[in-house]
Amino acid sequence: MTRRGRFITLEGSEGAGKSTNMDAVCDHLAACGVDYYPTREPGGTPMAEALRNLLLSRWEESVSGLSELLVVFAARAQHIENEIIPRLQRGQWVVCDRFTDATFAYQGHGRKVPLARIEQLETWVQGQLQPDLTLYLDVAVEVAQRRVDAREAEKDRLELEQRDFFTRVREGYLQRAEQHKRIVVINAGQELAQVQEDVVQVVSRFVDQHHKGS
Ligand code: T5A
Repeated sequence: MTRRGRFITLEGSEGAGKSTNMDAVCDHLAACGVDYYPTREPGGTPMAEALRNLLLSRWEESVSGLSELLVVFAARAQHIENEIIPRLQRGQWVVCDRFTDATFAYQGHGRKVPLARIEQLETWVQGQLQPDLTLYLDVAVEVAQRRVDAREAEKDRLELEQRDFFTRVREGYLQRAEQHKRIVVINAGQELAQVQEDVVQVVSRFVDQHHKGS
């Protein structure tokens, strides 16, 4: 696949501030004159959004980690083929709220699905596609949970998980960050203004390196 655009992802647990900081990333790209497309996972196409609803709905039966894994990758296959790759090939940048690092963190570490299975699906569904830059918003589990609890919206199925699940998710993300240079860890426990400043600094450096030649 020849692609000219860049692929940026945001990651973090519930309440880490991905949605809030996604806006800061997009505003900065716009100010730099980068043609970008904001999207999210699971989701990003009509069918993938329907799969997202399936994943996050509460069910009267238990949902296995393997079922979650397959739903997430079904949605991802749709998103990659119909949106991400065509846009990158046209030279557009894609900014995605969560991608496969979330699968390793939630289904791998959270649900304890063997990481080798996730790697197999990753290769099958994504081929060579990987983010060029990932901002991982890291925050203590208790802080993130306080933020989620303060919202009025009803909790989805995953937000109802217990603290040890989110502790494993965070450990999974931190392990990924140690293994992959593209992942930059941002301290998301700071004041929002400082988090946004840190985020913009990283994105700004990346734009300087990649925009002129893209
Ligand atoms: N999932 C996803 C999987 O299990 N496997 C996968 O492969 C993928 C891709 C998706 C769910 O799907 C799961 C993970 C998730 O459970 P989602 O909507 O992407 O759901 O993720 P959520 O984490 O649920 O999104 P949230 O909206 O809950 O969290 P955000 O976006 O991280 O947080 P945000 O920006 O909405 O902020 C939360 C609150 O905190 C405040 C904000 O104002 C807001 O009120 N806040 C701060 N307050 C103080 N200081 C700061 N620094 C703050 N930053 C934000």
